[in-house]
Amino acid sequence: LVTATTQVHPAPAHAATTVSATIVVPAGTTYDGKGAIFVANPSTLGDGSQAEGQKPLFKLEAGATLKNVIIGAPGADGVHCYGNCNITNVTWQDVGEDALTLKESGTVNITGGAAYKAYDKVFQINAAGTINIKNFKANDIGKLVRQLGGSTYKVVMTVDSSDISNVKDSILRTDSTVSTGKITNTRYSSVPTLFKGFASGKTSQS
Ligand code: ADA
Ligand code: CA
Ligand code: CA
Ligand code: CA
Repeated sequence: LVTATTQVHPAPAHAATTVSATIVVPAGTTYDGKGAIFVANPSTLGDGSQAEGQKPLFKLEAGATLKNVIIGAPGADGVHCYGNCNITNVTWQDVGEDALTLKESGTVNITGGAAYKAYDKVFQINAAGTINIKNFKANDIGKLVRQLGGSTYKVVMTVDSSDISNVKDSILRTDSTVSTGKITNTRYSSVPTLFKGFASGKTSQS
């Protein structure tokens, strides 16, 4: 009796692209990563620790779109948006210092994708604007959105149709009395607080 053995080859692990200098996505253009994994060169961008001052893997100028990208470890300072930006199907496998920062006023639309292992913040909002998060998954994070501590400008934060789990602090956090938070159609587990720091009447959940 001869037993044929079939060698099963696992799918080749997708080799990661190491980013040594921030990739700039020019105003109004789209960068499609086609599902590839990008990691930071720790000696040029940052090691993904909680040290401030790390550099982003991607810098989006106003009106740029980043899509179909996986950011692996180290994630350094993730993605920086200078004005409006669209982030579609972007997954952070292991968030670095943070995942994305709004650096200049605008609207950030996060659609699809996920963020994992954020020791502290996922989305850091350092200018007035809006962040809309839809069809997103987050697990093992400190906070999903944090408006820069002590800032008083207005940020509109929305989360819709998302799945948020294992949060240490809160989903949405601000120190500004004029900022607003809205969470709809979202499931959460192990979330101590949905909203932190908002003035009364500035939050809603359904
Ligand atoms: C912290 C820090 C800010 C800024 C921010 C960020 O809030 O206090 O100065 O560095 O993180 O953008 O990561
Ligand atoms: Ca920070
Ligand atoms: Ca991390
Ligand atoms: Ca940061």
